[in-house]
Amino acid sequence: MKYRTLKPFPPGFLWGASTSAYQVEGAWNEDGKGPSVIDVMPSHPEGTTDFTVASDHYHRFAEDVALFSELGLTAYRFSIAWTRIIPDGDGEINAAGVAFYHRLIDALVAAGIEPIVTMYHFDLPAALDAKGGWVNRATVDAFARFSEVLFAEYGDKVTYWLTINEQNMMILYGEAIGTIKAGMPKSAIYQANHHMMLAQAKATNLCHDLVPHGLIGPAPNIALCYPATCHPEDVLAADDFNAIRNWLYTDMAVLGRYNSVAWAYLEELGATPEIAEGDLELLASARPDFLAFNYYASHAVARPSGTESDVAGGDQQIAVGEAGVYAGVTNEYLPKTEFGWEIDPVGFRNTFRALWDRYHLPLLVTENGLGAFDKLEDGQVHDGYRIDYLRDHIEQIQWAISDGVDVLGYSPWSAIDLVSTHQGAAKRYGFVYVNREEFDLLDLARYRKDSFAWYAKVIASQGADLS
Ligand code: BGP
Repeated sequence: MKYRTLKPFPPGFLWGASTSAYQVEGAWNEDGKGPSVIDVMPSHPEGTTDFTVASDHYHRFAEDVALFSELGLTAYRFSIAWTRIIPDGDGEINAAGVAFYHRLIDALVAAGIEPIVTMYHFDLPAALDAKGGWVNRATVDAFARFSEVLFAEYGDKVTYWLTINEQNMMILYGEAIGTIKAGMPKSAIYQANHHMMLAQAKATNLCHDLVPHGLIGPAPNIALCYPATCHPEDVLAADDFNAIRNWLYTDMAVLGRYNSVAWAYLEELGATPEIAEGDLELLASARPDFLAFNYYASHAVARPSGTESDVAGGDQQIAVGEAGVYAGVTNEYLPKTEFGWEIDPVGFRNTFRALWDRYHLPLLVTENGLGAFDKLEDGQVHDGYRIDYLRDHIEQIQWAISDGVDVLGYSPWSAIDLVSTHQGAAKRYGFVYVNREEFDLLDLARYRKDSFAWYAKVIASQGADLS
């Protein structure tokens, strides 16, 4: 439906940008930080760097916050590295790590930028991983304790909390992301999933108990799945994949129960988790204040052809297929990025509508953006392709608002260039260019891209000027 008059962005709309600790900070072993699973990853995809220096934000955060302030951000989403706060995950608290995030948060608040804190973004402490990671139920309590430390330290300065980033991607594409080891059985993976859901529920309840003004929600990657055709079995496959990829996570987080189609899928796999006494009550008791989500593109799937393997394959935005369940297909109506991810701004509006209809909770966009091989020439980066991507998506937020969806804010990926989850430093997303190459760190100097000036204008005009 096209409206003649689009509703404006509401007052107080959060104009943000996002990063995550391990992708931007560097300083992986400084000031008492313990190693995370990302730091001890045995190998990185060929031709890509590790995360040891990343964008050196740990040492340059003050300069970076000054740039965010110049950009006009009213919010900044970042994650706290569990291993800076509690180096082995469940032992001593590291005062130097705690102090770093105080400095960062204080700098943001002083600049009038609302901090949005992700408590856990892929970087599980390696010491917990050695004890079984999320498959080990003890990790639930370790996370709950970590969350209590965060609420006690930063609760008076931070209102917006995100529990777990892209739990669904860690479960479905954990091998591409580096959070799950090859060959791990599905039963163990979905036991880990159950434990993450318990951890999230505990943290949600603790936030409500300990941070009077705190607002907390999950941050899954939500991509609406379209049927490849109107063949009823394609529609069924899309419905199945929506349940397995999206609703399993959001139904649990928001409604406090397992999605029945996803549960049936787990039964079929022989991968239903062990549920201990009290688990279901805990899960039902935790209610988020908002639903955050990361959106890059929609998916399209067909009924399985019989040639799919029983491992999902692909990455966050490329669904390959799974035997007996669905076959990922290319959506012929959509262009692709240089990295093969489809571009579907209207799918953004479709996704807003689906989430709003299902839950009627305020929605916060915590990632959306375009990865590209940007080029620095004479101190400039002409990333008009990124401006086009962001403009087209921001327009669709306004359509969604006009549809009646309650949207709290937009925090695209990424505030500044950082190292991609699995495709190296040359895949860039930032408004600010970081002068390094894949392996050569150069001088790590910061340069404003064309998208920087454009987004500054969008924010200054409250989204009225997208030109
Ligand atoms: C999301 C992750 C981010 C970020 C982003 C872009 O899945 O939450 O950490 O990396 O995707 O993905 P990539 O880096 O693979 O291009």
